[in-house]
Amino acid sequence: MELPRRARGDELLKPGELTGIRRRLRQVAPAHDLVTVIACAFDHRTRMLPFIYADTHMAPAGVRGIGAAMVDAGFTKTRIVLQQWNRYFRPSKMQVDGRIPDLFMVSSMGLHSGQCMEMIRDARRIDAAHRPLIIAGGPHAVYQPYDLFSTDPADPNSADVAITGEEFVLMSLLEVLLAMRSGNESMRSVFYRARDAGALKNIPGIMYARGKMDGAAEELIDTGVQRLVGDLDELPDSVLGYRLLEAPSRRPTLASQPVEASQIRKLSPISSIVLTFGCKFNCPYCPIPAYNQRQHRLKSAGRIAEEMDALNREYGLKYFFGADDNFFNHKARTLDIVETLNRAEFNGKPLRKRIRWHTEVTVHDTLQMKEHLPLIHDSGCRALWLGVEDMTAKLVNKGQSVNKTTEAFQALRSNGICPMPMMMHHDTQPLYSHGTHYGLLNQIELLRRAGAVSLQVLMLTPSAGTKLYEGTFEGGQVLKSAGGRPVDPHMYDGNYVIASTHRRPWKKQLNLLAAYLYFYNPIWLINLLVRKKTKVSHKAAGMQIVGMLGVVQTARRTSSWAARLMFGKIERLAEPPASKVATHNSCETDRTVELIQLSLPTAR
Ligand code: B12
Ligand code: SF4
Repeated sequence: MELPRRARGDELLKPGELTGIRRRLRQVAPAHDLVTVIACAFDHRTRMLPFIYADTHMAPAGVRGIGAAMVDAGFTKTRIVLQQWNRYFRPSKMQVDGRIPDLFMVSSMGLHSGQCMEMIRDARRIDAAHRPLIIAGGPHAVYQPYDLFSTDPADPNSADVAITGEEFVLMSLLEVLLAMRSGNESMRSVFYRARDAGALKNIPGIMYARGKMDGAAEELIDTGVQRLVGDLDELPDSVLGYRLLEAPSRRPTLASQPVEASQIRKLSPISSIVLTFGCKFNCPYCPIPAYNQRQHRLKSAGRIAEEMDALNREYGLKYFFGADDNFFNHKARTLDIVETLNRAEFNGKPLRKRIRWHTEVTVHDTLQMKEHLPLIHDSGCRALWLGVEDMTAKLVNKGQSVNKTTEAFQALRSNGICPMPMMMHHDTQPLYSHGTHYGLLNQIELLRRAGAVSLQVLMLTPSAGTKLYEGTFEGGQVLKSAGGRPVDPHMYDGNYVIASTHRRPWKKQLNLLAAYLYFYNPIWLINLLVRKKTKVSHKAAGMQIVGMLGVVQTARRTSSWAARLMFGKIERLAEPPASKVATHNSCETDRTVELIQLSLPTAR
């Protein structure tokens, strides 16, 4: 099921609301001196194609955004720990400035939720008197917040609260809690007092449990879908988040200082950056349009240029990856951004000469932008990831076709922009088809000829928050286990065949490997090296080397699953995951929260 839509006209915060709450918190922050640790959950078993380099060389924007919001609000004692870099980190041993944190936040995607719950379990080992308030957030909390609460009295491992939204929701929760906090009361204690007083139920975008403080959840309260910030210029400065990162280490504890600014470029050479959010298409396997309440949200072109310049100056960051769903979604807005990036100069130095940027777009919109591709290249764009899915549009039709995809790829390539296709393999698609373009290898060959530089092929996998999600389970497609190995959350990454009614699902698993081997191989590498040089051929050759190393890793991780699918007994799930206890929606017309906000100092 998609996230429900808020009432029309009420999807977005009022202009200035996020700026206002940031200012109000800044006024009260000095009186509270909070210490916060924000952890990013990461399951290292997910390290394989097609994300093999980006997954650990791009400090995620989500935790950086939350960290930046804390610092911007005056809570400077904040540290961000990435499990990508600190896999032995133990929350039970964390201290910042010699103090156990007041707040422990953990961010997770669905596939990393096993690690997320382990971190929560470990944080709960801190004795109750000093235990931080545990706040879970990120995509898993957005789509499946109930999963962060245990209903098992024998193992009551739960977050105290799940935030199903963005910065504003966290700020709203903090505002309520700090207004009720007496003296040095622990944040956890004030949270439970606020809960019992009914002070939380009017903050859209959170879920918490009813029940004893450390016991299993007896029922869940869902305060509804968040209001989104529409003007992304209201977000705190992204420069702030990098300063909070914990340096990579094999220790369970935290270092006395965060990573040196001079090291950031080496550790996280690609900077993910929020430019726009939202997409006008409506693919049934994608949660993005509903998450964004069918809105297109963006930063102003000037702010984007300033942020890139600041990140470049402060940390030497040169390569940016837009966290866009479809950067070309709106032609005029896109042109405004690229024209500004083209013109921008800081201290007499043109920005476009210092930066290279990359992001995600669609084939349809690339063709709409065809005549502007030289300008887009000149503004620093060097690669675009395109959701091709199935070139014949039999899986989903978002305006792509063999001819259109080829045209878009050739146009990008001839303008010095690497086309990076993202494909989706599914039950009805054969590995190879005679005389048609339907087969997976047929399409890869077409993409290669059209100039594809890299390749992503994932198996169609149910994604929470989509129209197809529940039906895939109810239709008996989703596997529970194969050959005695249960399907764990980390296997929902599209690299494992875990949803299929194909008679021989192992074939699908091997098809994914065959596709990568067909694209990334020594013959093709030599071909690229000896062929006539073009603006991007050296990049394509480089990608071949990364891809070949990735194929080995992918085969190592997924081949035993193929064997289980081939020889083992396959068990299937009959229904989608869901909350095991009743979930109640809180009433949104309660005035309590408003009164608490008004008792804080007013905006300057
Ligand atoms: C960039 C990106 C990647 C990069 C990640 C690189 C990196 N290290 O950052 C790469 C290419 C590697 C990648 C890979 C994958 N990705 Co990806 N990716 C994205 C993308 C496009 C942008 C992420 C981003 O930076 N967003 C901007 C930040 C600011 O938003 P955010 O992370 O959501 O954080 C905000 C809120 O969630 C919240 N929040 C986040 N954490 C916390 C914590 C607390 C305590 C609180 C209070 C709030 C909070 O506040 C944040 C600020 O607003 C998103 C889609 C999107 N537009 O968000 C998908 C997305 C995150 N990816 C997704 C998926 C599924 C994957 C893959 C499994 C591939 C696939 N099958 O699609 C792999 C997994 C690889 C791996 N091993 O982890 C899904 C996750 C869905 C889910 N339910 O978990 C998303 C949401 C896309 C989608 N389908 O909707 N991805
Ligand atoms: S085009 Fe991409 S972002 Fe847009 S709805 Fe489809 S899959 Fe999602």
